[in-house]
Amino acid sequence: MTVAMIGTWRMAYEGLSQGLDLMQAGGHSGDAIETAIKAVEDYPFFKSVGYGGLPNANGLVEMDAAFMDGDTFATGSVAGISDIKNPISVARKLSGEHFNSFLVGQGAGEYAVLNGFERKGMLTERAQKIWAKRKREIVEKNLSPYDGHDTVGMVSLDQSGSMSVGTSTSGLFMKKPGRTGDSALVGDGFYCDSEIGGAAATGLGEDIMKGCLCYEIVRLMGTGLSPQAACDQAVYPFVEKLKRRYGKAGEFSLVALNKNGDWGVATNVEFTFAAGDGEHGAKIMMANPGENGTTKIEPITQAWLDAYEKRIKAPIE
Ligand code: SD4
Repeated sequence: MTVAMIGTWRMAYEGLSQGLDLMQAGGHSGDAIETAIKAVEDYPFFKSVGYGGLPNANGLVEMDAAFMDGDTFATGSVAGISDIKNPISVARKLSGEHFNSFLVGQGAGEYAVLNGFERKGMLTERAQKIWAKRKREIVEKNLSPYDGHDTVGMVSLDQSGSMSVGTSTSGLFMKKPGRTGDSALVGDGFYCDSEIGGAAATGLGEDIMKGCLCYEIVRLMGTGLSPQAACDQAVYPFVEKLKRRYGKAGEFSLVALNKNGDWGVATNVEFTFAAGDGEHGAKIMMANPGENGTTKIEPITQAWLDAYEKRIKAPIE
């Protein structure tokens, strides 16, 4: 059986490639998720996940993460955890607990320390500068504090047919202390059933949660839809419904992978993602909302990649 993996945003790419290699060598889908997401958490220039992630309104980096095993439905989550190097690993460890498998704040931190997870100050000088600049701009340019987000969410399929999903994020930019979104919530920010497939979300958690979108995508795949059709059908009618009944819809993007290694994506905003299989390796692609409730997917351009690289490393004035 071929191995396969999909992840949100361009930032997923390097870790996802490591995850694919690991599964090509016979490794488990859960190890692929943990390895891949740790790589994203550890890279200081991704400003929305792990080390280098942006802090909350009070200047503290509070992170959310989750892990789900698609064979057993074992699920673990942390929300509002601080000063721990790899929240995804804590979430995965928690997925081994039947009780107390979703921990928040101080309790999550205490569990992590008790179980030997590495402590680390997660606020980088760069993230602190971006935060301070953004605070000024909110006042001076009347910007919304909540613009800008990015969760890494990945789904994997290994040689034995086991599937797993994981997420990790520092959450919504300038979030209030204690705020959490969809990323740690099963069914909202992630879901996985190895007999069907898995899904992961990124975007405005407050609105993703209104549609339980990851569960819905997996449910639709379970009725026989392809991952792409399931993503389209779960996401675009829901965006319209939100606009009609709630008056607005935040930005969000979903990725899905089924048990055959086919993938799909839906988004209401420009969205990059990485996907690949054992045979072809990983690729970065660009998705946009298309015509009539469909998704337009194109290869990424070198110009886009170069501009991205420059942007994430540009000096902060
Ligand atoms: C949240 N979904 O906390 C996360 C944030 C995020 O892409 O994805 N951003 O609501």
